Amino acid sequence: MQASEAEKPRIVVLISGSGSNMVAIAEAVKAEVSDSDNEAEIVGVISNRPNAEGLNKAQALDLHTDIIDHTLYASREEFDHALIRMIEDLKPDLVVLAGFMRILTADFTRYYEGRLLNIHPSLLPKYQGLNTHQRALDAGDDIHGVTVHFVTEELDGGPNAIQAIVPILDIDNAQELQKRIQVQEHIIYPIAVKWFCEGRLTMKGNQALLDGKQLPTSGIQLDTRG
Ligand code: NHR
Ligand code: GAR
Repeated sequence: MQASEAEKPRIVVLISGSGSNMVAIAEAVKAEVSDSDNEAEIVGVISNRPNAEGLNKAQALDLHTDIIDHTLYASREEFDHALIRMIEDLKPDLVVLAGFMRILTADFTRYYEGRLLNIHPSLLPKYQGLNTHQRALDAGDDIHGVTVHFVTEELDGGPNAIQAIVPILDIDNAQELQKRIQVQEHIIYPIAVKWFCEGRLTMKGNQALLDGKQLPTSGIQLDTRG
């Protein structure tokens, strides 16, 4: 049975940069329309940077776009409240951070708790914050990766849904590592979004659940080592 128009899960994607994860999700969502009971819809792509390359990509995909320039707001609270208003106009079921680079206030994360996902380029809880590839290299790690997690007030601290493990090679540098990580991002983020839209992936009391069962702290792990 096809879900009716009215029941289609509505997704809003927040970006700041190139938008490649947004594109991966948009393509996956489009591919599902033909063959799934639980099709979803990206109802808007919002950037805090007026010149984000991802805005052009969203327009090329015929997606609705909005810009909210954080530099025009006096405080994080004011920016976040305006951002909530802009998102609410789109009546989302899910809000996806895809390379969104502004730390969000507790007002925002509480408002969207349980329906706010982020992708972070490390094996969380390792390497929260910025510059993760270089930090993994500097530490001499032999694995690195990327995590899709529910967003809570604690930066990069919400429960993990899925993570992909990527080997660090002897000859690696941050740029090469990032490229290999991004290949995995474009696989695992659409999966997490699909599970959410199907009602399979949920958050309850700071735990991520899949089909009602508590996930391990790491989330579902995809190990890409040979
Ligand atoms: N907000 C909360 N409350 N919790 C999270 O888990 C969040 C979040 C906001 C963004 C994405 C993120 C990441 O995956 C994210 C997760 C930006 C910064 C940052 O320091 C940190 C983490 C993340 C994104 N931003 C600077 C700031 O002052 C600005 C940096 C810039 O503009 O380049 O907001 O790691
Ligand atoms: C992604 O690699 C994502 O993991 C990272 O930014 C990139 C955005 O790429 N996120 C962070 O670093 C969060 N601090 P995209 O705009 O092409 O999707």
